[in-house]
Amino acid sequence: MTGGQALVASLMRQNIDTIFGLPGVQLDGAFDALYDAQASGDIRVIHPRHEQTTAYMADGYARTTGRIGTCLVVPGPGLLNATAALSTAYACNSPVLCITGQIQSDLIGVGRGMLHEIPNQLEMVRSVAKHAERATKPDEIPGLVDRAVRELWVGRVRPVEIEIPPDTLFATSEVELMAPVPERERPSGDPDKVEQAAKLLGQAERPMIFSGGGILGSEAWGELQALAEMLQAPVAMSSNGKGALSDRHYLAQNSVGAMALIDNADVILCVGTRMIEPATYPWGLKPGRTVIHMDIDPEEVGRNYDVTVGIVADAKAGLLELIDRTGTHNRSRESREDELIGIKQSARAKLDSIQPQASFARAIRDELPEDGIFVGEMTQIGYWSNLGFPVYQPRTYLTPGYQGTLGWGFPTSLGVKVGNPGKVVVSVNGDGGFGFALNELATMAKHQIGTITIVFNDSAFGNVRRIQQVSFDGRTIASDLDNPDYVKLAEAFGVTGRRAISPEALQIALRDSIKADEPTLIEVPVEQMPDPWRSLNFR
Ligand SMILES: Cc1ncc(C[n+]2csc(CCOP(=O)(O)OP(=O)(O)O)c2C)c(N)n1
Ligand SMILES: [Mg+2]
Repeated sequence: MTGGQALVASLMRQNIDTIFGLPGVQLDGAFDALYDAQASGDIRVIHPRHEQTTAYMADGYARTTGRIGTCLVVPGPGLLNATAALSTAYACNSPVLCITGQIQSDLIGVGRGMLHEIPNQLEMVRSVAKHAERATKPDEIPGLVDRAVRELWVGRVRPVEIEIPPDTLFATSEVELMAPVPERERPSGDPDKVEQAAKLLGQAERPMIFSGGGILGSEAWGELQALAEMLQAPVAMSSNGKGALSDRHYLAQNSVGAMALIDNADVILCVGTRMIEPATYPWGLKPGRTVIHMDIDPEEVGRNYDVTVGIVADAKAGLLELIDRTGTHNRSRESREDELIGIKQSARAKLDSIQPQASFARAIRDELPEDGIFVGEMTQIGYWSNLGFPVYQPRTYLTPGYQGTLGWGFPTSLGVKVGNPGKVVVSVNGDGGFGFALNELATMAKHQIGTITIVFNDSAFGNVRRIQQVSFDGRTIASDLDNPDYVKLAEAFGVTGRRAISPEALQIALRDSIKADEPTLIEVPVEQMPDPWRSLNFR
């Protein structure tokens, strides 16, 4: 088979059936092989209008399905275009496989200036991928894919990259395909450490849990809930970990609730989280607290806080072991239901005082089905939602993590919908962030991706403008925006456009859009909004 065919067959062996790709001459051998795979119904190729979107879509698809999200881009500028998205997937521990072209194999490193040539492409991409490797013969390709997928799932999940030159994609040879990579290994941690942790937690009077995205990545939400109930421990979820425990549960707390609980907790368990909020925010952990930290990444354990017990474990396997061992040490505790419901209510009251963000976010929550997926952004409603948006199911709330990538939300939401065709997918955007990928309205229409994209239009990079007004004495610069008529813009692309001027109107527009189930943009004209963090004493 050709190298292109070896690539496609190897991907199919790994149960990859969806590829977000944008073609170009170095990838002709791969796309021509995909032609056959698409014709036979084995692989679906979705082509957005910019390489950033191939990787954003792969990330959205991956994080909401738990499957590998795959993108395919030309080398040099194509890969560079995808790197903001790869950096986001890296920050969010997302299983993204990025496949890239190269220049002709015998000219790599010569520096002649071939089409799309950049020096040290593999080195470049290693800053946003945990593993990057090249094959230059067709029979090396199954091993290349196998190692990439193994690397993807071993230890901390993060994007990986593989690259294949065009002559390799066209060359023919005998190729032996490989078996699918087995399920990931799940280390359950050093038994002595787990035992120490179990004793501390079992004997604690008022234990508390901080959980992060690691719970979602490892599908450990059932174990988290079981342990939390056993300990009557409130669970404070980071924004990237929202949904691990349903907000309907009295133990589930947001960061505002956590602020009220942290000082009175006697033993704190942190799982699958960098501990950024409890360890580095002014309201967080003072030195010397009893902290157990469980994470799959040994470098993460204790990085941000000197922990009492550090456990390197997969969250699911580690929590299961912890549940087992805590049983024998566990004291009996009264239910904390009344107290914790009170904490939730007072957190809610504080959050609801931030307007109009709270009303807009609640309008969305009220219409979004229980399993509907909310994709955030670096915008006012997004910031509020990271703190206050109630989430009821795992993998239904997405953020760009510590990368804070403006422009991430809309293109990511398209990949979410491709992976979850039966679910309602809503993305919230500012006018600034939405502009980064508004060409993808064409992708929505072309591939009939029925997401609902809300654009909060304040004619500004609003967050920047507010900082300039408040902290720089009104010296606003480079933060005002002139925007198109968004309803007309949507319609020009063949996407349904609506406008809603209040939270109530947004709720009605959402209801109509969910019923219509079609590619939709809703513009919401807004005024400048207040800073949510200042009013909460959050920073
Ligand atoms: C890739 C990237 N570029 C720049 C920024 C800096 N930044 C953060 S918020 C923001 C303004 C966002 O404006 P908009 O999307 O309209 O949201 P608003 O604050 O107005 O709701 C900017 C420029 C960023 N976070 N990421
Ligand atoms: Mg704005």
